[in-house]
Amino acid sequence: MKIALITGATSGIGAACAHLFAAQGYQLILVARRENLLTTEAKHLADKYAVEVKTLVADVRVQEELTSGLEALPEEWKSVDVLINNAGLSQGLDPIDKGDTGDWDRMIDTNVKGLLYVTRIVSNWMTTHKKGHIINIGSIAGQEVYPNGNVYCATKHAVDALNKGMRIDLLPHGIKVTAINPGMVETEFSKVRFKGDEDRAKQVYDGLEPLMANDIAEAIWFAVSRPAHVNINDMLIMPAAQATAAIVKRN
Ligand code: NDP
Ligand code: 8X3
Repeated sequence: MKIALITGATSGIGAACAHLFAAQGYQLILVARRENLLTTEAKHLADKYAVEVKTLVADVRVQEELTSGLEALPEEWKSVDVLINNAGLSQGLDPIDKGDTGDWDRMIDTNVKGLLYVTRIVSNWMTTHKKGHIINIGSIAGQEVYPNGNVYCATKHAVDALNKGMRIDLLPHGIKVTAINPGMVETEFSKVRFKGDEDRAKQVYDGLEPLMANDIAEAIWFAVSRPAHVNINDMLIMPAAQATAAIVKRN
């Protein structure tokens, strides 16, 4: 039985991955902050797919909480085959001279430092077991910079660099590392970016067909299910209606 650890599993891409990996028979370790959602989802997946699911209610920004929660897992659960570093968010869309420094902290602490804290522990388990595949969820924002995207784009450029660095450092241990870089995906992402402003969030997808979370989960599964000698270094996946981060075709 294989094990996948997915961060940010209560919504969007992470939740879609949890379903897809459970459907493929993986045991799951699901990490997120919203306990009710996490518990309900874990029970649903365990019942539907007859797989074991562990949950860890943790904020990836809080290193002590995260570390103690992961280290408390039973030893056999530390033999993780796939880590999906997915937990992440955008906060605000403001020019650099008007940005909220609290927003900047939340993005940097979650998208960069949180990803690192999880990777520090799980990559160490992987090197011990001499197997594993790390999937880092980057973004088109890690390949391009768009107006007012400044700090969010910086965090995703950092994920791109870390993805490359992980691949180099973990190569001697036979661990695969893949970046999945989506364009617009309709999830809770825009609602979180605009702090609950549903109207503003909806405008992001007005008049175009965005990607859905499952489109990204399927791309991740493609990367994970390649033969042992093949690694997908990175994948940039866009809606057909989006040419670049800032250029979209609306009806
Ligand atoms: P969602 O907002 O739908 O999901 C984000 C998930 O991350 C939630 O499960 C949330 O759970 C979790 N999360 C956020 N902060 C923390 C934290 N501090 N600790 C633990 N879990 C956390 O967004 P998406 O599914 O769209 O986003 C997933 C990833 O995809 C992110 O890294 C995002 O940057 C990236 N991405 C998204 C795109 C899009 O257009 N949607 C495009 C490109 C990349 P909870 O609140 O319960 O903790
Ligand atoms: C999310 C996509 O274009 O809003 O990473 O940055 S975008």
